[in-house]
Amino acid sequence: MAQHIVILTGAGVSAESGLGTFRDVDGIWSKFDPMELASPEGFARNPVKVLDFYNARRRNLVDAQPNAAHFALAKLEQGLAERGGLLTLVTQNIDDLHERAGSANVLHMHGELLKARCGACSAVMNCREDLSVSDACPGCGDVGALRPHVVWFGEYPEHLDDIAVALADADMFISIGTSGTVWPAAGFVLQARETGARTVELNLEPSDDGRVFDEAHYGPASEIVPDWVETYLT
Ligand code: BJW
Repeated sequence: MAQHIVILTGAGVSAESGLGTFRDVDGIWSKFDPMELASPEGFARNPVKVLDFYNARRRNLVDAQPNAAHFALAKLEQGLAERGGLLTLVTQNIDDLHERAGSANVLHMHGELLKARCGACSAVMNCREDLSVSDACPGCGDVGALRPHVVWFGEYPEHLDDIAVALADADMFISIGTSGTVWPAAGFVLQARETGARTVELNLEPSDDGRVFDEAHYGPASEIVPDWVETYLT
């Protein structure tokens, strides 16, 4: 049995919780321009529009619930720990559904929707309510500098050093519910392969990297993730 499993999750793992994916036919980027809503330049041009976009998604997240895939990954973390192993869960998702399902060791590489960050003093704070351009930072008092604590295009993802260490140590790498379009996350499977990890894809359909994986299972995450975890732990 593998000792250290690194898992990368994407929007597909939360799709059945009612949170939209980005690049599927009816995904978020089919309705909205990512460069307007998920770039520092877009925020500088129209902060009200960007804050409204994230305010709506935050309200949706507060009402959402983890699904069977999130719970299965929490069970896998516990099952591995009981066997002396380790699970590092890297997520591109800004939702907190892994944590609400019970996962403890989660690295949010694209940030967290339920946090805000001050563009003036860099303070990060919990944020469950709408953000407005008239809000003052509770740390430095600057008005209008608060933004969602998320990683936009052109910005440096979070936790990359910890992720690199985990990938170098991984016996197995599992990619779940991600199209493998966005870098540097898209390159993790290759990094893991280089150090000899077995690679597994669990997705609705083959991702851009589909052929690179040693093993693949396709279907809704709420079905294939619990099935895979059950098989692995028995
Ligand atoms: C299901 C399912 C179900 C559906 N069950 N599965 C040219 C070449 C290479 C790179 C670049 C380039 N030009 C620019 C770049 C860099 C850029 C990039 O990668 N762009 C590409 C689009 C080309 N990357 C960046 O800018 C990143 N920063 C960076 O590179 O810094 C410099 C650096 C360099 C080197 C090393 C380190 C740093 C930052 C990227 C930030 C991404 N931000 C977003 C928005 C975050 C906030 C928010 O949520 O609003 O992150 S964009 C969006 O995409 C979001 C996601 O986390 C991310 C990934 O999407 P994901 O999760 O894969 O979703 P989808 O929709 O694409 O796929 C869903 C999948 O689920 C599909 O496969 C479905 O089939 C499946 N599915 N239902 C199972 N029920």
